[in-house]
Parts: sequence; structure tokens; C-alpha cells
Amino acid sequence: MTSMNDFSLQGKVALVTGASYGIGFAIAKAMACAGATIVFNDLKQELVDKGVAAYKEAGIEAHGYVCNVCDEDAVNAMVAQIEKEVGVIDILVNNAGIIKRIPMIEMSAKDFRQVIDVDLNAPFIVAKAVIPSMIKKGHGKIINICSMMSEFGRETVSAYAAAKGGLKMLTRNIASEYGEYNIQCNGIGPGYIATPQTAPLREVQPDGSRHPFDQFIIAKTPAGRWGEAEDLGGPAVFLASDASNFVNGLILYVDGGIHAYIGKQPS
Ligand code: NAP
Ligand code: GCO
Repeated sequence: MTSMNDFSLQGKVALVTGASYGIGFAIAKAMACAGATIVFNDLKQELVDKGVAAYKEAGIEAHGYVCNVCDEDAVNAMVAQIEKEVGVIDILVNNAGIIKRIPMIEMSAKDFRQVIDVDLNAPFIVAKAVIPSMIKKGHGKIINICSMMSEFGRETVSAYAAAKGGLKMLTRNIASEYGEYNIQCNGIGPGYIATPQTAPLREVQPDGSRHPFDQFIIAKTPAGRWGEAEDLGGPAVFLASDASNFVNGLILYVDGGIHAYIGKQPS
């Protein structure tokens, strides 16, 4: 019978990649509230230090590591160090990600490859690094941060959509290949969330009006607002907990209803 204990992450070690701020930071905070020990990484020591301080301010003793998630050797070394210093990783959140908003025919192959590298190749690298210990331990949770662009396209985000669409299928494939080892791999597909990544889409215009894209998202979202990173915490805790042990290969869209809505009719 389900009990609230099933939602507890007590005694679990959670690695959230790219979690000095933004969505990763909010998810890590929610997991810490549910009892998890938080481990995170970022590209620069300065950001890791800032992240550790921000977690401390939130009452969380987080373990921070400098690691480029695209570098397989560095990821393997970080996972080995985490296992030695903190413990075997029970929960992986592949959160680190970038976006480059460039019309496709103006985008260099180098830029396209960089987005694929961070948003698709890196989740593969990190998942591959943590799964063997999850198999040995007899359980594991992997949560890949997908996107609306795992389902929809739009102008200027061809690389990002290709990566996030691929990440949806990588999520389903990990679920298929490792479900027998009691490893559940699911995705979270955030809608439009107010973080540094989307700041350019929300810039107030010189005349003081909302950015056209900001107005577009408000009209497309039944909730009538951008999401906050904190809106993703509860769904992440659910997918990281025993309460979701029979949920596998799901992409859980946390989008305020964008998927369901044709958009506000012009007044
Ligand atoms: P963000 O504010 O840009 O934060 C991204 C984080 O990832 C930063 O801490 C960044 O570190 C880190 N990172 C980037 N490349 C890395 C690398 N190679 N190795 C290690 N860390 C790296 O983004 P966000 O809005 O919080 O988004 C987080 C995730 O949610 C991303 O996967 C994004 O695609 C996805 N998402 C966002 C939205 C949204 O509306 N914001 C919606 C759907 C999905 P640095 O600061 O050092 O670069
Ligand atoms: C964009 C936005 C989106 C969000 C997110 C939506 O330029 O369209 O950045 O891609 O980041 O992925 O789910």
C-alpha cells in the first residue's frame, strides 16, 4: 500500500548536473527537502563555489564538483570520486544543457554539434557512468531534463530540438534496456521556465512592453504565466522516489498546460 514514505529520498545520493543555479538548483533543493544527499557539478570552480554557498544558505550541505559533462574521462573520474567521497549515486538528474538560437541555415556545424554534445551526448555519457553501480546496488533512478522541443519545433532552435527529441528517445531506450535491473529512467519536459536560459525571451522592450515571445508564451499557457524552476521540484521528487517504481520511459511534461491548449483567442 502506498504511504507518504514512498516519496522520501532519505538515504539516497542524488547527482544533479549543471545545478549551481536554474532548474537544476531548484530540483536539487526539492530532493534535499525529501531527504536526499545532493551532489552537483558545474563547468567552473567559481560557479561550484557559488552553488555550494547558495545551497548552504538554503540549509543544504551540497557536494560540488567541477566537471564538463561532455568529457567522458572527466565524468568517469567525477563519478568515481563521488562514490569514494559521498557514496554510490542512487539518483541521476541529467540537467546540464545549453541552447543556441540561430536560424538553421545560418548555424555552423560546429555550433550544431556543440548543442548536441551538451544536450544529448553528455546525458548518455553520465548515464553510462552511473548505471553499472546502480545495477550492482539493485536500484536506480535516472531523470533526463527534456523540453517542449522534445515534441515541437520552432524557428532558430533546430540543434536544441534535435537534441531534446533525441534525449526523449534515449530516455525510453535506457528504460527499455535497464528496467530489468530495477532502474527507472524517465524525463521531465518543462514548459517555458523563467531562468537565465530564457531571459532573452522575456526582456522588457525599449517601450516598456513585454517581449513578443513573452506575450506568445503567456497566450499559449493556460496557467497564463511562465513556470518557475520550483514548479519542477515536486515532479522530480516523485520520479526520484519509490512512489514511481513502476513508472518507466515516461516524459512528464510540466508545462502549465501548453500541450493541451490551442492558445488564447485574440480578444
Ligand atoms: P541554465 O540557466 O542555462 O543553466 C544550465 C546549467 O547547465 C548551468 O549551470 C550551466 O553551467 C550548466 N552547463 C552547461 N553546459 C555544461 C557542461 N558542458 N558541463 C557542465 N555543466 C554545464 O538552464 P536552465 O533553464 O536551468 O535549464 C536547465 C535544463 O533544463 C537544460 O537542460 C534546459 O535545456 C532544460 N530546459 C529549460 C527550460 C527553460 O524554459 N528554462 C525548459 C525546458 C528545458 P554554466 O553556467 O557554467 O554554463
Ligand atoms: C526556446 C526556449 C525553450 C525552452 C524550453 C521549452 O528558445 O524556445 O529556450 O526551448 O528552453 O526548452 O521547453
